[in-house]
Amino acid sequence: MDVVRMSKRLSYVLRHQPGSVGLVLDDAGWVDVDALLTALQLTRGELEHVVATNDKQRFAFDDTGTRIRASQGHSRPVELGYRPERPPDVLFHGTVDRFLPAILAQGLVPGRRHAVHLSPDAATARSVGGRRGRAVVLRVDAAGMAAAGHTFTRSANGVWLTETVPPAYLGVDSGV
Ligand code: HQG
Repeated sequence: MDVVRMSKRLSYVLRHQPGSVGLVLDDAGWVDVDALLTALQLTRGELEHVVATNDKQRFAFDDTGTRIRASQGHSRPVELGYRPERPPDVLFHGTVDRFLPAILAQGLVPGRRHAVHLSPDAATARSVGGRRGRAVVLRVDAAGMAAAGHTFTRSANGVWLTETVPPAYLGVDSGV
């Protein structure tokens, strides 16, 4: 089994198109593990290996081990149920040059995902942006946003999520 390919397949099914293999996500994004194993023709051991070795820890079993979900990144309307948390004073977002004019005018918007994804450090943001070209790292004044009433949650795999980031809280990070 190619674990990277299987991780991509799991991301597709658990974040975006569960119906492509006849599955339905519940409101919090969970699917039954046995149903997933049957749908993807995987053994439990193979699935556990993909989950355990995943570079970004994208997937999580529930406490009973009978359900699994993607920890973030959905385009389906899921309610992940993470508790709002006080964010670090500064968070980071990695993007590319060509999106900057729109981002600085409108702020960060979730696009087809259910939330804006923010990174706890500039290096992580740089690699997120680098998926699309030469990365540009934006600094987000998370303390200012929190003071103004914006809520933040942190996914099980450490990605900070918020609904939108207005332009007033954004700066281009030249320090890295
Ligand atoms: C941009 C990966 C124009 C935004 C990563 C980004 C992450 C705007 C793109 C996770 C905009 C959305 C998410 C605006 C935002 N105008 N462009 N107003 N606001 N954008 O993929 O944050 O490997 O949905 O900068 O590590 O890049 O999949 O979000 O470039 O955690 O697990 O619109 O995906 O994780 O792209 O990445 P995405 P993202 P995985």
